[in-house]
This record gives sequence, structure tokens and C-alpha cells, in this order.
Amino acid sequence: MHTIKPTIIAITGASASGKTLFAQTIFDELLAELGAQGITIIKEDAYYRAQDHLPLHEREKTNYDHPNAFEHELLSEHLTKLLNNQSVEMPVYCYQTHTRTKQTSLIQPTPIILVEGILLFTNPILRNCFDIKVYMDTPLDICLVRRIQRDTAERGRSLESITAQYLETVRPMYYQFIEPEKAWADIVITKGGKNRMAIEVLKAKIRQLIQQHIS
Ligand code: UZR
Ligand code: MG
Repeated sequence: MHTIKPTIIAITGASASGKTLFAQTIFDELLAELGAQGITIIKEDAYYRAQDHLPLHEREKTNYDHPNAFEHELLSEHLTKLLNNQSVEMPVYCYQTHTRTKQTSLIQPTPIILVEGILLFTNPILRNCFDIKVYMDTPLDICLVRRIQRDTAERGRSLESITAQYLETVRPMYYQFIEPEKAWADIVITKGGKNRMAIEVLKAKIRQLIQQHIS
């Protein structure tokens, strides 16, 4: 098998727009075909900055919807390493403590690397790492409803804290930073993370790239 550069596919869009579901569905369905040596998934969330130097009540005030909340330099560095066939130790972020845990997760280089997160196209160095740029164009009211359901069920949040965060940061930062990311996208996905045709089209493209890898 002759080695060619891995392909990095980035999926961005608003919080609760369906990025994780979309990326995870493609990953799960292709894992069965390609195996763990074929495809990897990386979340931008893992690269939220460590905030151990701040007390918990200060961490709660951080604007997590601003590009500065992420260590995009480290994510770019890790993607560059993976492109050069080196493994990386990905941080593990905890939403309850708003900082990184002591663990890291070993990521091995694979021919296909999926990356998903809200602000992936805002940093030019990071943006340049991506071969295919996808934007989830889900209406913001749908994202809000999904976010309330998800964050109460999975991220231990109250309705009050979700709505306060939505008005203070999620909504304004969406208009300032996320919506403009659409201009960088190669592919814009409507209908959210369950869009079957969009999933099948990307899977077909990935299969074609894998064929090029092995031929
Ligand atoms: P997705 N976020 C938190 O609520 N707490 C944290 O410690 C870190 C992030 C939220 C963040 C953003 N913002 O909207 C969302 N706020 O996680 C991004 N407010 O994650 O794309 O999975 O929704
Ligand atoms: Mg997500």
C-alpha cells in the first residue's frame, strides 16, 4: 500500500446543529467497512483551553463560544503530526469542571480524519489543514431546542443556565463567528445530522479516497 497524505474532513456549524451526530454516523458506519486503521474522529471540544488556574466560579464566566476559548494552535499542531503519520495525545475535556482532565487519548494517524466543532474555520492555520470543509446549516431555533434537550440530559445544566448562556454568548457569537464560517465551506448541509443523502454522499467520497489509498 503506497502511503499518501491522510485526508482531513472538517464539519462545523452552530452548537447543537447536528455536527456530532452527522460526523459520528459517518464514522460508525464506515468503521465497520474500514476498521479502526481507516478512520478517526477528533472533536474540537477536546481542545477547549485548560483552566486549572481559575476557580470554578470564574471558569463558569468564560465565553466558550469565542474562538479564543479553544487552543486552535494545539489542534493544528496535532493535525499536522497526524498528516506526517505521527500519533498524538489528544486532551480530554470535562464539561462539568470546565477544564481538561488528567487523562489524554491516543490518536493514531489514519487515511481519513474527521474533525467536528463550532469554530474550526475561524483560524486560518487550522482552516488550511482541511481538505473538505462542511457546514451544518441548521436554523438557530432548532439548535436551541436541541441544545435545551441535550444539555439538561447530558451536560448537567438547568434551563435557566442554558437560556442565560444562549442570550449572553451562544446567539451573539453565532452571528459574529459561526455563520460567517459558511463562506469557507465546500459543502453546506441542510436538514441536520440525520440528512441521509448528505451522509451517503460523504461516505461515497470517503470510499473513493480510500480506494486511491490502497491502489
Ligand atoms: P457543541 N460549553 C459549555 O457549555 N461549557 C464548557 O465548559 C465548554 C463549552 C458549550 C459552549 C458551546 N458554550 O456553545 C458548546 N456555551 O459547548 C459547544 N455557552 O459544543 O458544539 O457540542 O454544542
Ligand atoms: Mg457536539
